[in-house]
Amino acid sequence: MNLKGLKESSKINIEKIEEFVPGKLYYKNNTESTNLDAKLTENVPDKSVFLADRQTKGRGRMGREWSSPSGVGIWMSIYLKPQTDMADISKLTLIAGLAVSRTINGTTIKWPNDVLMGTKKLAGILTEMSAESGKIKNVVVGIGINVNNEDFPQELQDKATSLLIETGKQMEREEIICGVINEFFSMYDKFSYAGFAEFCDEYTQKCVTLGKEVLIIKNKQKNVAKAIKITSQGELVVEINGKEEVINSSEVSVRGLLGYV
Ligand code: BTX
Repeated sequence: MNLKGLKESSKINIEKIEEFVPGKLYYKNNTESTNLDAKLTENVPDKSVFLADRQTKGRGRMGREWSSPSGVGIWMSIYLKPQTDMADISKLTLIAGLAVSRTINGTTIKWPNDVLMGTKKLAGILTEMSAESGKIKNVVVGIGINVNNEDFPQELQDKATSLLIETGKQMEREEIICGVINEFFSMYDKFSYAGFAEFCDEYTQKCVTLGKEVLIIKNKQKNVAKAIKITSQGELVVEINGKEEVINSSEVSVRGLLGYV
């Protein structure tokens, strides 16, 4: 993609951001989904970033939608060619959440992929992996952050928030993008040789899920449990009927947060 022709019309100052991207920066004013762009583009260098001002089909987990209007948010995807095991890939979601939380003061994390301010969702992470013959081809870590949104569609009003709503201040998206990219890549390098254990204490401190009553939804089955701790592998340990269980990926709602009452 030729960045030159795009700079004139871009609404985000991409020159500033390019310096922080080890691979290549791909920018579009409008796109369906930056995760989709990252997956469909050929010959992408490792550690590249796909960024858009607006997404028309922003995606959440399990086919859900991610509201991504123009001019107000950060919709970006980090493209990686990791040398790690497939089992490690889900931990990149936790690393990305931590990178966002390190960059934006006053945020907490709801395991595994939501960054909150107060009781509402400020940012979400969607990690997708492509593999062939049991080998990882690439991993795309999609990050959506609500920055200068003044409001949200009716159905999101009790769950979603933005930095503007929380602080009353407009923020420069570029500054946050550079911060998140910088934190993510420095953590990613460490993660590649030291694993998630390196970040477990920090994640635990930021994780609002712990100590709370949670609703685990797995294979359409619902169980109320108590969240106990995060393991060095990034899993959530919960107590169900007096027995500890390790959860690595499923829907976990936290009572009192994002609509679980
Ligand atoms: P998730 O499945 O955890 O959350 C999706 C849910 O969050 C939706 O069903 C809705 O209730 C709520 N929601 C939708 N839009 C927003 C919003 N803007 N702010 C807060 N809550 C919202 C979270 O999935 C993963 C989101 C990743 C988004 C990035 S953006 C760049 C990249 N490209 C792409 O298509 N997705 C990722």
